[in-house]
Amino acid sequence: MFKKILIANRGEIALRIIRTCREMGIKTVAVYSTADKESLHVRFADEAVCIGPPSSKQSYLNIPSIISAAEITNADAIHPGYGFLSENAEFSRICEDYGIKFIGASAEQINQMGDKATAKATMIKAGVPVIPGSKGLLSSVEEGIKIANQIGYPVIIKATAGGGGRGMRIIREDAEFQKMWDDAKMESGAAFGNDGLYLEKFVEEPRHIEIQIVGDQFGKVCHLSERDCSIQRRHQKLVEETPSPVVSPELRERMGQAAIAGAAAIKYEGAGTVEFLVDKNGDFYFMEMNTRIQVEHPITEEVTDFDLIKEQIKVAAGIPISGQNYTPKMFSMECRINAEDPKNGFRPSPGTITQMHLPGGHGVRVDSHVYAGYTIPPNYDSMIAKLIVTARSREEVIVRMKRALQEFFIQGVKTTIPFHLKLMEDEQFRSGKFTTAFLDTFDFSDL
Ligand code: MV4
Repeated sequence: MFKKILIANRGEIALRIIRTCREMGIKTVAVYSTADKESLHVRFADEAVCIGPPSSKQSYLNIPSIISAAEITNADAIHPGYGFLSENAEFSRICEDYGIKFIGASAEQINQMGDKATAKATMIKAGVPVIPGSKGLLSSVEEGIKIANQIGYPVIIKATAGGGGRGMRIIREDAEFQKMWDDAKMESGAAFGNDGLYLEKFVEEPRHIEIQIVGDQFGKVCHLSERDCSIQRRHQKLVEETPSPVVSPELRERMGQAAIAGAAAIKYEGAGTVEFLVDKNGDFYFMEMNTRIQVEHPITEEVTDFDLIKEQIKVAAGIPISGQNYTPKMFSMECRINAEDPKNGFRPSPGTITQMHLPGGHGVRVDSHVYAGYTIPPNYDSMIAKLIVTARSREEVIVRMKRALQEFFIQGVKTTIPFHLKLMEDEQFRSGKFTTAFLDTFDFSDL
């Protein structure tokens, strides 16, 4: 087992990883930018190394600084958390070259799933259902129009280097194609340095459902059921829940087996997530695979009683998984508490938290790095806490979530708490019958 893990991240996830390391008897090294000097991850780790100025590029994305920090502290592994370097193939490779275990996917696996057109081809080979569309990248507008007419409009063109919504365009007729093509190429070239595009049938008003998987170094992959991430605004998830109100035991088994087949096809090692769209007929299609721990992993932990960070560390150390798939018995939901003003387009609201009270009680978990007196820097994402609630039914979860939100006080900055309170009262949300388009028509003005 590792003796010392360096955490190449900040905020709640850095703290989350430190907690598990402490329980496992593993020493921890925090790295921090000058903006995070007063952060809890710095105080709770056994050692801390400053790696640069506030900008992410010069600190949490600064590979030479982070490798140096690992070398001088004698860390034998690096946990990248989510975001930052967690899906950076070059970083995974460099860690390997330096003899430091990267707790995550190999460079090859990151590359295989990071290029979305390649990932789709891999999934087709593994027998996983994918959305009908182009075979690989589009070579011209003419080819795109031809395929669009074969499968029928609407279609969507996506950046092969993208994910999470950037570089995508929906096209509803031939006449729009050229302009959408030009826009998507421009946007993806600028954002990713790769302007390759592929095309799919556009699935109208789907649900976004993802399967949590864990693979070990011996080729074994198991699934820990799904998370429903349909409550999103502009590709930012706000609420996630498990199990999904639209996933039957039979559908769970089929999606679980598809996710396992896809991951096993690349001998996937570690914790990963296979994302699917589920359409109105209940048919599911592979969308992308994330080769990292995700923000919303705690809801899966709550219902399965697995510590997913511990599982990541164990498989990275070469310990085999037990290999049991999971059948849900409990219900869990996460509300993302962001320092944003939901009344004003979710505009970031950095600043100092003057007063704060965290909720607690039965079935309530808060993953957060903030405290009264903490100043939220403007340099990073605005998520300041995850409120995770677990109970025996979806109805009980919603009642408990509302109670916990009512106990949650944060003064000094605007937060998404008023939005979540309103959502918990919303009839359509409570019914479980909604799609990824739900928040497009939500009234945020009266929060
Ligand atoms: C789609 C789609 C409909 N049809 N692909 C959004 C993020 C990126 N991962 C892919 N996305 C979508 N891809 C096809 N063929 C609809 C979306 C989409 C979406 C997906 C999941 C959750 C929220 C969404 C909001 C808008 C669009």
